[in-house]
Order: sequence, then structure tokens, then C-alpha cells
Amino acid sequence: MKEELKNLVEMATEEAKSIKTENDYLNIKSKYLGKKSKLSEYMSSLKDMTVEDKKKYGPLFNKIKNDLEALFTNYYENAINGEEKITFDPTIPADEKNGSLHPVTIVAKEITDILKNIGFMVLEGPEMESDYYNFVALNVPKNHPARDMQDTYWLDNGALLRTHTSPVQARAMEKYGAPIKMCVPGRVFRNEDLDASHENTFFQLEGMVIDKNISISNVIYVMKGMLREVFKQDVEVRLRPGFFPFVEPGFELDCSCTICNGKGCPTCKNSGWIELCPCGMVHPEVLKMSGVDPEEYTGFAFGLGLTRMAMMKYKISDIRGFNSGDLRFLDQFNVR
Ligand code: FA5
Repeated sequence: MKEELKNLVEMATEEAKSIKTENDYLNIKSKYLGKKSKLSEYMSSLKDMTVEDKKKYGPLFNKIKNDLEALFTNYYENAINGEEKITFDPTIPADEKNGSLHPVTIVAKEITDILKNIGFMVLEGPEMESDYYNFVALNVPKNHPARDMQDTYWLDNGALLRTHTSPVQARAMEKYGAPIKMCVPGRVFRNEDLDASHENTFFQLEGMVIDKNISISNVIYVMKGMLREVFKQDVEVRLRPGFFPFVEPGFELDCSCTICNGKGCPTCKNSGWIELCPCGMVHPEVLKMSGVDPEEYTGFAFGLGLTRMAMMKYKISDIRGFNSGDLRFLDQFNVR
């Protein structure tokens, strides 16, 4: 028996040297100390031994058990302490490279700061919106063909994911009345086929001013000033007639594509222009539905494509990078 025990300890000691991982540790423990191990077998044979042998082997078995356990644990701890351990030290200064603002957040902040400086309130609205605010209150009743202009994600509860930030026009007029100057940066959703300039989840920034004697020259002045501030230079823009049921007259404001400098590329679909910020004079029906008297007040509104604005500002040729979560994309905008 003594010889057998000696061999057992030698084998276990040799094998313990190969412990590298937690799995190795657990396996060797089970093999030499577990219920089905040789040592366990010896220990259960104690009951059939003479009193004299019990006295001799009982303490020996226990000693071997404890020694092997300590040996395995020792090899395991040495193995893991040798590896690089991840420690959390809250006193280490933050790594300057870690974390940055998303480019859309940067542009949204720049624009809302500009608008705040000239007296705009910054509001927000729900992303899950009702048919009423997304369409009806904007002069788009049920079955109106203009509903097809924006492919809508309908929800099981009859609500929808807002297709634009314009619903907040009605919400703001109902809440604050007129006069009002407000802007709304926010996420919008459209059931669109994706390409270099179309996402199904993107950001817009709504702007609206309602007051006495507001005219088209006011909207053009605000738009041009805003774009100049964001781009930090005069950008080439063009205004052309555009149809939106909630404005009359309505305009499309396009900006010369900064990816190809207006020469034509896949981002602008070879047109040299990017549709950036439709705008117009708020339709009298919209004012009326939200409780503002169109005889007394007029107003303008615009719906800036914020994600596209970030594309143009940072010369990002494909919109799909924004939602990719790819850190190599986001690292380019290490701005706080
Ligand atoms: C609207 O959403 C109107 N609510 C804008 C408006 C507001 C008009 C107030 C008049 C008065 P439109 O569908 O064109 O309009 O979208 C506005 C801008 O959002 C576009 O010019 C474009 O810059 C951006 N945009 C539209 N669809 C997408 C898309 N799929 N991916 C990325 N940007 C988009």
C-alpha cells in the first residue's frame, strides 16, 4: 500500500506541473481527489481495516489529500498570476483616445447652439408617434397620396415610428401657441432601401418660426446663416420649388456635393447636389389645426437632414457608416 501511495503522489506531482488554466486545475483535482479517484477508494477501504491500520493509514490518507490539494492550488495560482491580469484602478486618468461624440451629435449641437443664440427653443418629441401628429396635423389626411412620399414603419398598436421631425411643429404650437421659435433635433425612421445617401434610421433637425410678418426672406436668411456657420465657409446652395402638404410655398434646398465638389459621384447620384433642407411657409391649415390664427400669424419651417449635413461637413461618402457602430469610422471624429 505504501508503495502504491508513493507512486500516486509522484504521478500527481509530475502532472501538477502542467496546470495552466482553470480547466486543467479542475480536471487534475477531480482525477486525484475526486469521488472516483484512487485516493478516495483507499479512504473508503478504511472501514474494513483493523484498528491498528486505521490509525496508521487514516492520518496518512488525510495528509496526502491536503498536500495534493495545496500543490494543485499552488501551481494554478502561479499559472494565473503569471498572466497579465486585468485590474480596475479608478485613479488611472482616462485614456484620451477612448470615446468621442458621434458626428451627428457634433453637428446637432453646433446647429442648436447657433439657433439658440438667435432665440430658438430646443424641443424634442416622441419617436413613436401617432398618425395624427405625423400626418393629419400636417395637412396629410388619411388616404392622401402624399403619405406615400415617406415609407412608414407602422406598429402593431396603430402608432408609427415618426418619418420626420415635423410632428413636433404641431405639438409645439399646441403647447406654446404663437409667437414661437423652436428647433427639434431627432431620430426618424423610414422603410427605405439603403444606398450611399439613404438610411432607414437617420436624423433630422426641424426648425419653425411663427410670428407676425414672417416671410420667405426670413427663412432664406436663417438657412444661409446656419449653413455658413456649420461649414465655416460659404457653401453653394440652390433653392428650387418643392412640394410638401404642410408648407405653401415649399422649397427644396440642395447643397453642392462636398464629396465630389459638385462634379458628380455615387453619393450624389452623379447630380452634383445633395438634398439637404426642405423648407417653406407653414400652411395656413396647419396653423389653424394647431390653434394658431393664420390671419394674424405666418411662419416658416424647415426640415434639415442632419445625417446628410454631417456627411457633407466631414466628407463622408456613404451614410451607412453612421449606424455601423464601427469604431474605425467613429474614431475619425475624436471631438468632445
Ligand atoms: C421631410 O421630411 C419634411 N418633413 C421636411 C420639411 C420640414 C419640409 C418643414 C418643409 C417644412 P424630406 O422627406 O425631403 O422632408 O426629408 C428632409 C431631409 O431629410 C432630406 O432633404 C434629406 O436631407 C433627409 N433625408 C430624407 N430621407 C433620408 C434618408 N432615407 N436617409 C438620410 N437622409 C434622408
